Amino acid sequence: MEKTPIGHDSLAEMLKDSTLELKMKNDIYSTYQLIPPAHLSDMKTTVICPATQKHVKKYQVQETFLVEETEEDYRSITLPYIQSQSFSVQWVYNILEKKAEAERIICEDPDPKTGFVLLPDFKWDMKQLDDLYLIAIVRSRDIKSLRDLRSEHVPLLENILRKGQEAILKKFSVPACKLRIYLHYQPSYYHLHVHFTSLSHDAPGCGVERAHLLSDVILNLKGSPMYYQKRPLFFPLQADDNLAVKFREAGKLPNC
Ligand code: M7G
Repeated sequence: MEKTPIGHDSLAEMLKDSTLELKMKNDIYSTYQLIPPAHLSDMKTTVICPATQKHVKKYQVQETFLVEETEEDYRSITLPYIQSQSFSVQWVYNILEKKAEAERIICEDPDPKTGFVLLPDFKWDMKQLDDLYLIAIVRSRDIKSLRDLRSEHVPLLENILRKGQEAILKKFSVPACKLRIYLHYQPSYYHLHVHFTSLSHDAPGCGVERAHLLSDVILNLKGSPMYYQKRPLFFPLQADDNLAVKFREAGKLPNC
C-alpha cells in the first residue's frame, strides 16, 4: 500500500475539510496530525495473487549488499540463476500480445527488431504527473537485460528514447528534460524494458547502484560495442535473495 502524492487540485479542499490535531507549537512553528476527508485519503494498492515465495521476499525489507559481477561471474553464477529461477515474464508477453493492459498503451512500434510498447507502469496510478512512471517493453524476446546489450541494439535503444519522449510529451505534456529514462541492473524481470519516470520523483530503484541512464548506455555502446558484456557491473542484492545465496556460495559476497 502506498500513499500517493497530494494533487495540486485537491490541496485547497484538503486544507479546508481535514481535521487537524495540534502536536507541537513553538513561536511561528507548529506540527499537526491531519486527518483528510475519506475521499482524499485513498491508497494505491498492488495485489499479487497467488504470490510465490520469491514475490514475498522481493517486498520484504531486508539487509542489502552491493555486489560486483564480472563477465565470468555473469556466465557462471547469474546466467544459470536467470535460466532456472527468475520471475515469469508472462505478464510482459500478455502486454506484447494485447492480452492484458491493451487499453493502457500510450505508444507502440511493431518493428520486430527496434519495436516496443510504452505503457504506464503499475507503480503509477496516473492520477497526478508528480510520480509519472511508464515502461517501454521491447518486442524482441531474446534480450534479457543490460548485460545482453551490444552496439547492434543501439537503433532499438535510440528508437525507444526518441519515440518514448515524443509520446510522453504529446500525451502528458512532460518534456524530455523532465524525464529520468533508465534501465535496472539487475532487473526483477529478465525481458528488456526501460523505465521512464518524472525527474522530480524519487522512484524506487532510481539510485546510482541500480539505475543506468539510457542515454549513457547508448553512448557507452557507441564507444565500445561489447561494453556491457565485458565490464564488471555493480548492483544491490537483498540478503536472502537466491542470487545473493549463489554469490555467497561462490565466495563473491563480502562478509560485512
Ligand atoms: P524491473 O527493473 O524488472 O524490476 O522493472 P522492479 O520491479 O524491481 O523495478 C519491472 C517494472 O515493471 C517495474 O517498474 C514494475 O512496477 C513493472 N511491472 C511489473 N508488473 C508485474 C507489471 C504489470 O503487470 N503491468 C505493468 N504495467 N507494469 C508492471
